[in-house]
Amino acid sequence: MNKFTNVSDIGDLRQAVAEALEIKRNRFAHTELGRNRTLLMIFFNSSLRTRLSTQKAAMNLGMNVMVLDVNQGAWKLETERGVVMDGDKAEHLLEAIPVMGSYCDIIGVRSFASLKDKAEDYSEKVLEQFIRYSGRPVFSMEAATGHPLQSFADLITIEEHKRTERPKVVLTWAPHPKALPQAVPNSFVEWMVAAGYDVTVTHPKGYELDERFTRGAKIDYDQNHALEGADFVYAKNWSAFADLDYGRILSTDRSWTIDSAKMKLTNDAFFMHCLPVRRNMIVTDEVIESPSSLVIPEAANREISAQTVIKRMLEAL
Ligand code: AN0
Ligand code: CP
Repeated sequence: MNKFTNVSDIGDLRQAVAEALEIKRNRFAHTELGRNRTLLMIFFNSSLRTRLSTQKAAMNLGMNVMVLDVNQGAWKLETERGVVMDGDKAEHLLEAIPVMGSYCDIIGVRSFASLKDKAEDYSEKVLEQFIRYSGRPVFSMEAATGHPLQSFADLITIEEHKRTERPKVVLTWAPHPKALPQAVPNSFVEWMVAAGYDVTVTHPKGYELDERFTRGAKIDYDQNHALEGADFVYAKNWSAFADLDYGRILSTDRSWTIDSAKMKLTNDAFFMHCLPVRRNMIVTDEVIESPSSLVIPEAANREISAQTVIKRMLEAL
């Protein structure tokens, strides 16, 4: 594998999950594979889980790891070609990327959507430039439109906990005080549909996601109805995708917060969220602390999804 930005890059999902579970059983079985190999992780945005789990995954494979926080200590980077660089940006991405590539074997990139320019966000400009100019295999650590390492970890978690072959998985929008990207919900739906689950997306009107990601899922504007019979409830906030409202908050309706009454509508569902989560906005204390909450095992599986991806990239070097 020399690129990991969406579900199609991982190939057969059953095989990928089987490999991930094998890695989970013995995460130190391949400590020679990454010997004298270097992973460079580049963060344009904050992170707790991705930073730690991906670094741990690489260390499990015997790699050396370097982490660069672009906004803390690096030169401010220009991303637009043709700009007269007389402002505060000291370096262009077009030099920075090949330079960074020269110091490592594999690159992970975190670069969120700006939520200002939809066309630019959905062209995955920053990630694509890394793929094009670094000369290295590149994987997404959440880019503008997707978070595939998260969705892979979510898939592993569901496979570990499902009680029926084809569970009903419900992605529900929930309120949040800040505008958030569509990356996590986009990837989640894409992966869950690809896994062959019964997938429903529920959100207030106006929060429709890009159809390229939701094809194969049911859309239901009635949250209570959507939750009926759910085996897994995945809550997440996102901002509007529609052209005129792109990146905007259209609702802060707290009746969409996942609480115990809503969980009672389900088929004794598990609760999931990628974290970080705002309690009592997205989900009540009671639900996130309940035995049905999978948020911690889900985060723990980030180490496993990352290790599977990095292992495949090392094998292809
Ligand atoms: C980010 C998001 O919604 O994309 C990262 C989630 C993994 N969340 C926040 O910025 C709170
Ligand atoms: N879920 C996730 O990617 O968390 P971080 O933003 O903390 O990395």
